[in-house]
Formats: sequence, structure tokens, C-alpha cells
Amino acid sequence: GRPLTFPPGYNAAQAFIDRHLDEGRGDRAAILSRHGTVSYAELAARVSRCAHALTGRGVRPGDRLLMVVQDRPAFFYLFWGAIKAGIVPVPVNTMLRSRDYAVLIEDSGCGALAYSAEFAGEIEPALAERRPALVLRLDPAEEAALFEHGPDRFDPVPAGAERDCFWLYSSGSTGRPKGAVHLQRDMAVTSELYGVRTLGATAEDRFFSAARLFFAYGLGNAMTFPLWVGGTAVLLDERPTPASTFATIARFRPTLFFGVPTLYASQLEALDQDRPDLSSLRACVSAGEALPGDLLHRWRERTGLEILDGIGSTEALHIFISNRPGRTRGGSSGTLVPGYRARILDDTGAELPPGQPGRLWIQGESIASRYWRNPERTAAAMVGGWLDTGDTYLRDEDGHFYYCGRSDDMLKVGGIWCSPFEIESALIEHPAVREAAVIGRADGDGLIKPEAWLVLTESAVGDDALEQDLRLHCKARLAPYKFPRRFHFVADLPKTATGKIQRFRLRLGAEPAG
Ligand code: 3UK
Repeated sequence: GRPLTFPPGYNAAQAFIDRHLDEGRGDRAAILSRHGTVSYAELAARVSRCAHALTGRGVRPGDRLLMVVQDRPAFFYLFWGAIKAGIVPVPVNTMLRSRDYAVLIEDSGCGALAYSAEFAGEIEPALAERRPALVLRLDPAEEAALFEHGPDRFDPVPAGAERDCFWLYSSGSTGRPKGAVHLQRDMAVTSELYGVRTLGATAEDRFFSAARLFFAYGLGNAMTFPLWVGGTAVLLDERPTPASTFATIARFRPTLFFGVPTLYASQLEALDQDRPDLSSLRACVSAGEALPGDLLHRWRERTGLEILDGIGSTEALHIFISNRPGRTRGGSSGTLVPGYRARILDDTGAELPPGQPGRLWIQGESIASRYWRNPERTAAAMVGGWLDTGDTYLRDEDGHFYYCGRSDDMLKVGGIWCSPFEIESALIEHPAVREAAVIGRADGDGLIKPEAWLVLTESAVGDDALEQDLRLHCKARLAPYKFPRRFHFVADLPKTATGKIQRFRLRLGAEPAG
């Protein structure tokens, strides 16, 4: 790995883009996609032209560039062109609605907005409320103007390791979105600590992420990690399904694949019919939500491949607790990524001993400096360099971390804390279950009991006999009070754009028991 030292005036575009020309990597492939190959030399030239175009059209250092952009090479050009010019790129979720975009335009106070033409239907109505000074609709003519003309050199605007660099909005399950402000050094920190030292990424790797670039997870997987090591990013600008991801793996032969548990579950089911060529992969990574141990084991049986589960967050920028290649432990998020520190605290803020679940706080060099214009939420979640993850975890004697649930999803059953995730993990070991979500619901006596919401596999039938079988299945695996008292069989579970189950919707949506 490379040492994490930052010269005065450090601009991240120097380390991630220009350095490759200085080191003679110009002819190597930076990006592969169905739109063709982009070399490091072409990438650097288009980034510089974009920096000229943005400044030439009046965008100033410190201004925000809101990006509603597909996973295509233009994402790279805009993001790095902005950073080179001291402009702050703010990539946002491309699956939102007009109303949401109006909120983001307003909250960010962006001076410029760039959007892929296919999102016009949602973006244009949002502009009626507040129109940024510069609006770039990325059709072929605009892309040519931005990336294909003008000088292909642009000297990076001097910044500094601790200067604002880019923002990512945190997809909180409720409430207004929070803009997490990341600093110039943050991408180098995650790329080196997790990408290089945990995954062992090198220039020979090809990185394919089913998670999109606008998520912190996808941004690291498919843009910053490959650019940090001089490797190659594989981009897919279609919905990631088993079919589209398998086809992309067969065509572009990535060495690393990054997914989320839901996708691995549906890929596994698809493997009953499909025999995709996965031989290029050396490892798979999972994050976003906890990977049930059973899924890890079945994936390994079917493909011979490991899935490395790790927990990250938008605020931390990437993964800070992870399994290691060759040493995965099913059901555990793994151990601390060296460079990060962790504490598990009780309700009074006291540190808990190993084996006891509590609230996970972490510290490290990649954590966002603050939430944009939100001092209350900054003060609540970011204290003295430490970040409140909002997750309940326990750490065992040998340093492995076990996810127990979002702190606000934990259940007290019979006075005992009970992890919905533990019950879900047991449920999905049952052959009829594809996905599971467990919430607490008051019974006729007003006492909280676990209730399961299940998506079944195609051949299964949700009848009384199955319910009975599922109860026995749970009782055989879990402490006696933990089995679900009620079951709901549904076609889908409510999820956030990042694929996290919205248990609060299940709590609200169902008729009360009793
Ligand atoms: C949950 C996990 C258990 C956890 C992310 C990798 O997911 C990412 O960021 P978000 O801001 O959400 C953060 C929250 O998601 N979570 C994520 N990974 C796991 N829970 N096991 C896991 N492996 O509640 C966390 O607080 O959307 C993931 C890299 C960068 C990311 N931003």
C-alpha cells in the first residue's frame, strides 16, 4: 500500500486522475462498459475539459454541482472535473421523484445541476421551484461540449486534505435527507484502508459493483478503488438483476464483485436455471445490510466463492468492519478495518465488555466532517471525532462484530433484548423462505412479540402447515421466546433505495394484533 500522507494544497484529482499519466498508465483501461473502453489518458483529458467547461460557464470554487447521473463514464468526468476546479460534486440517488429533487436542490443550494437525459421527467418539474444558475442535460450534444472540446489540461485548484471535497446525502429511513460533507482526504483513506489493505486490490483488478455510483458503497467499489490502484472499473447502466449482473460478469470478466444481500439471494435462486461464467471473480463483497450466514454458505457451495460481509455507512464513506479474504465467518460483520476504532456503549454512554450488545460508535480518518447546515444532527451523531452508527452490535472476545439490528429496531421480548436480525437469519435457513423481516408487535395483552414478514421462494405455499413448520424451525434454533407468533406472506418487503428493509413501514402498515 501507499502511505496516507497529503501534501499541502492536496487536491484529490491529482492522486486519483493525473497521477496515472505521470506514472505512465495512460494507455490502460480505466472504464469498461457497453459504451466502450475509456483509457486513463482519455479519462484525464475529459476530466480537465469538464473542469474548463464548468468554470467557463460560471461555476465557482465552493459551488455545489448536484449530479443525477447514471453509472456511465460521464459520471467520472463530472465528479472529478468538479473536484479539480474546487467545485463540490454532490451525486444523488437517480431513482427519486420530482418532489425529492426539489428538496435536494433547495437544501444543497447548488449552483449547477447535471442530469442524465432519461431523468428529465422527474428533474424538469423540480426546476420550476428553484433553477440552479447552470443546468446541464446530458444529451450527446451537451456531452460533446463538456468533454470533447477545449484544452485537455487543467491545473488542479489547490485545496488541502481537510478541505471540503464532495457530499453524499444519507438515506435516512425517515426525515429530511442529511448532506454528509466529505473532505479531500476521505476517498484516499477508504481506498487504502479497505480497498488495498483489506481487499488486496491491485492494478490487475477489475471492479464491478451492483450498487450504483451515487451510493457511498458503489462510489468506492466502482470508482475510487479502481482509480486509486490504477485498475479498471466495469460499469452497468441497467437495473442490477441476476440476468444483467451475470451477463456483465461474463462479458467484462471482473475480478471483484460488490453486491447487497438481496441481490445475492436472487442470484442464488437464478443459479438453479442459469450457469453463468463466474470464473473471473476472486471475491465477492456484501454490504448495505447484514449478510445472513446461511446465504454465505449456500453461495460458497454453489459458486466456490467467498462473500466478504462488511459494514459501512455514508458518513464513514465506506466499510470500517469487515471479513477478510480466506477468513470469513458466517453471521459476523468481521473485525475492525485497521485504521478505524470502535466502541460499544450502553444507554448511559458507558463502554460495554465483550459479549454485550450496545450502540456502535466508530472513529477514523474518512468520517464526514459534518452534516450540511444541520448543527443539531451533527452534534448528536458526530462527537469528538466519533460517529454514532445507530446500529446495535456486540463484539466477542476475539474481536468479531455481530450485527443485532438498527438500534431503533431492537425488540424487548419478555424483558429481554432480542435482535430481529437473529430471527430473520434463522427464518431464511428454511427452504421455503427467500427474504424475512421481523418486527415487534403487541399481542392481546399489550406485550411485544416477534412478528415475521416473509417473501417465499417460488414453489412454496404460505399456509397453516408452513406456519407451523416455521415455528418449529425457529424453536429448534433460537431461545424459546424468540419464535415469531404471527406470519405475513408477501410478494415484496418495503425497502429503501439502498436495499434496506424499512421495518417501520411494516410496523405501521399492518393491522394490530389481538
Ligand atoms: C447498515 C449494515 C449490517 C447499518 C454503506 C458499505 O450501507 C451503507 O451506507 P448507508 O449510509 O447505511 C449505513 C447503515 O447500513 N449496514 C450497512 N452494511 C451493513 N448492517 N451489516 C452490514 N454489512 O445500519 C449502517 O449503519 O446507506 C455500506 C459501504 C459504504 C456505505 N455507505
